[in-house]
Amino acid sequence: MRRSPLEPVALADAAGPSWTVRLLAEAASTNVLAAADARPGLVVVADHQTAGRGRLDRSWETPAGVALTFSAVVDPGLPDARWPLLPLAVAVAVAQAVRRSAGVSPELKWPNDVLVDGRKLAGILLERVGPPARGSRPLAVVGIGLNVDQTADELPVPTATSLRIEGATVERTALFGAVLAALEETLAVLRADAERVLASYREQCSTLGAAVEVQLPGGELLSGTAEAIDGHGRVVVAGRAVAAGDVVHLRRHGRSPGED
Ligand code: BT5
Repeated sequence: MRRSPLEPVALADAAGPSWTVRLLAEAASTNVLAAADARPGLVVVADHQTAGRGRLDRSWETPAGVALTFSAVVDPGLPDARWPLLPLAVAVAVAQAVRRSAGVSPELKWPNDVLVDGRKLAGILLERVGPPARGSRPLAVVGIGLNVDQTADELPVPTATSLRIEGATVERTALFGAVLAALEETLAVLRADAERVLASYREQCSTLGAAVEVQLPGGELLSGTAEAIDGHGRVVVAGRAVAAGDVVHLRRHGRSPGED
């Protein structure tokens, strides 16, 4: 596949009128840049992200020109109690875009990893900013890293995969547009009928029913079957509901320690 750099006009066209796209050939972390200038509709894209952030102090590594790494600022328009559903909704949106554009059907690992056959295709990092001014609402920075055209030796860990490795040839620009469209669509559904997004999430969630081990802050380990994803977006393991923010790692039993 041709490896051409992202191009600003094409990206803006693919994104459509609801988004203001800022493309950088190279940036440390698009989440940091988007949070620093947070306004609804801004999308910061890096063709080469050099210090991508994961959850906690983990990192997200992608070579130049082969992945999608971007951060979209959205006003979720949700009451605080529904904010924990946002990461799940973003995962549903990314999976939908991947299905539509690449014909690949991912599975979702709670809370918001997008996997193919157990290997990670995309990571999502959500951050809350603001409210920027008195009386205004808090905004969400939705950071998405999606492995598109990497070969096996361009992936940072053996638990990763890319669309190319999964046999799909996809233009990054078209995929970018599809992710933003799916994001808008899923957020609209979340506002109107959160239960529908949860139902779609549960259908695709490979964590449900699996034997898992959850590492909580402070080192406590919780083992058992992931019995449910509850109405607050928490995973229920051995009768205990755990929120995404309280989990250091969730692993399937028997998986390698490298898997987050
Ligand atoms: C995540 O963290 O999965 C969230 C990643 C979010 C990245 C996007 S890119 C655009 C935006 N700007 C940023 O700075 N970040 C966001 P976490 O669940 O903590 O997973 C991180 C772990 O995934 C690492 O410790 C590695 O094991 C693995 N990993 C790193 N790079 C990867 C890649 N390209 N593909 C698959 N796995 C990767």
